[in-house]
Amino acid sequence: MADILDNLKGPADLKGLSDAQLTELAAELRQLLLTTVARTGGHLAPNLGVVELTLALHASFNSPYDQIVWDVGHQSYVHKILTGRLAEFSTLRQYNGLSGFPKPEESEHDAFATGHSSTSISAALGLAKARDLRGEHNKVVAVIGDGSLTGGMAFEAMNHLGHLQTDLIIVLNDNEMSISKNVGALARYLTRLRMNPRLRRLKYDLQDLIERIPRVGQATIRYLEKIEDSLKFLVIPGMFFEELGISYLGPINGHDIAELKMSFRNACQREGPVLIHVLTTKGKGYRLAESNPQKFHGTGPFDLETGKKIGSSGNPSFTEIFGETILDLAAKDWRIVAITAAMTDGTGLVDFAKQFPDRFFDVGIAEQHAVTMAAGLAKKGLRPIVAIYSTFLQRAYDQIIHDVCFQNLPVLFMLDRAGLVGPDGPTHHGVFDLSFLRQIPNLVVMAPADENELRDMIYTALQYKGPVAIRYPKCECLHISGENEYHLLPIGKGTIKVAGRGVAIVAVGSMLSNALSAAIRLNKSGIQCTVVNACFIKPLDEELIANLAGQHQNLIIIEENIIAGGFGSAVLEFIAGHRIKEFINIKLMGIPDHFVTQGPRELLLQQCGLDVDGICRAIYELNLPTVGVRVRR
Ligand SMILES: Cc1ncc(C[n+]2csc(CCOP(=O)(O)OP(=O)(O)O)c2C)c(N)n1
Repeated sequence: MADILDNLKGPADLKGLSDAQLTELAAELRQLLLTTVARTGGHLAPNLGVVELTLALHASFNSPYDQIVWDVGHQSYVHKILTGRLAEFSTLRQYNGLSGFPKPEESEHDAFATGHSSTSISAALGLAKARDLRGEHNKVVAVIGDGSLTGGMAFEAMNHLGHLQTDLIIVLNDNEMSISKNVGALARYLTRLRMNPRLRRLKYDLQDLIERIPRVGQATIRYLEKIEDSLKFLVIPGMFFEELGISYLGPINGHDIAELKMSFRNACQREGPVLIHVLTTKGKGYRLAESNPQKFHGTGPFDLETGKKIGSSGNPSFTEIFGETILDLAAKDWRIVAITAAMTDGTGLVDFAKQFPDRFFDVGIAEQHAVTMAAGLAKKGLRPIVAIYSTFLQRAYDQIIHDVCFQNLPVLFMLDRAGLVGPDGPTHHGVFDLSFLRQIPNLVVMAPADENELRDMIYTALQYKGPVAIRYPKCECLHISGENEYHLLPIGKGTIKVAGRGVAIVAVGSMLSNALSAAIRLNKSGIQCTVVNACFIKPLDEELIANLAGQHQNLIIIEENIIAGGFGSAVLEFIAGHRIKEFINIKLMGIPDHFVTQGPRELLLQQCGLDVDGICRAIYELNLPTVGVRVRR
């Protein structure tokens, strides 16, 4: 029974509840989070940690008049429930359901769309500055985690905010965790603040002391101020923020609703920017998540009693194959080092980190720094591997061009989650990388279709004397054979998997297995297809395309990337540039020109016409003659 929750009409109702009732409501919310996320999957531990914080925010501010910007937004579930989305909460992250991230089309309470980290202070500053220019008076609050504070954008925003002195409240949700343990000097600094709440009193005692000295001369005041200046670096908590021009309040117990509300009242009375340092426990209230917040940061459906994942299959993922391969190759080559931007687990580097701690760098949520640091390592003869999700590599585009590719440095980019990622939805789909990478001189871009190919591509990339990107999807790996040998792949060469006539299907990486299945089905209905595994997006296998032109009048190109500027465009550029006239029909299949919604990956692929049915449909529409087919495997 969720007595209080069921009777809430909106966040304004929270103002009528006592702190004791809010605490009761917190328990109801935790129960709902647990039962829902165990079924839907999602970001459990971050949300369990911010239940009281979210209640106190909505009890203290007037959303949507006051605007709350959630950094990353993965911790906005309680906010969603409290702002009119209780009834739909069971549809979280499902197709046509509630998004797992703030989404302004869903509610006016979602002040800003998020999904990628460290944007909240910049966005909030924009909202606050616009408010001032419009002569309005609402409050703007940015809620940012200690992990997200490691991102460069957050620093850039604080630097500017301190300069502008705009009225803005930053709530720093410090749970000492990013996805895994938070890293960096700032994290160490926050820990010092955490450990020494007594320092807060010292600051006020010191100021009080100076103010209370009766009738001191100017020289004495200046002298005492100097002492204060030098002392405060040692003893005043939040000095880092204060020196940036941002008032520091805290640390505050993030599970004490009364204390939180008091600190929000206090912040509202101040002028200029204020940062409230709130201490929370990630996974609060669920024993298994409190003891292993990393596992429950983002989870698939799981059993509430045991915490065990439901429905995971036996086959290894591309991520796992990468993790194993890199461990093996690094044991034979001391120059191999690995870099992650706060995604050790997600990118498959946990074992590497354990086995080679000196050659492993978690740089925090700092993709730009990760790439340029890799360039530095490569310059000095090492073989850096930057393992990053496709969607987050977008952050580091200039660094890839300017710092890595311009100098032709041998950095290997491992782009996990390339393609449609499923329930995380549009902010997380990795569907742009082929377009934005294939345009960069010197960069080799590959996409494996199966386990063996991924291993061989990593091996080949590490022998290559220039930058390479390998992109692979969030799914199980097609297991071809148990071969252990690595093979050096010829750079820029695709392979013909099925030789037919009439229709040539050129598939990129994850799309190969659907293309092969489509060819088998089409063959049964008398349509011969050639199926090509593109392997390399760049350099393009021009010879292969030219040869296809000799024997096929129909060309279908399939990629799990936006059509605009992708692999298909590369082929078209070649065809146009070389005046190849044999193809009567050319069809580019890929992600259309819109942000694809959330839902199971297979369903989304189907909606984009990239499943077996979709490929067959596209080919049936060509009305082709029918003959036999020869399969070469
Ligand atoms: C640019 C970018 N890189 C990586 C991620 C993946 N990511 C999502 S949440 C998260 C950790 C955030 O930590 P923190 O801000 O402390 O929030 P917490 O989950 O601990 O509440 C990371 C690395 C992201 N969303 N955006």
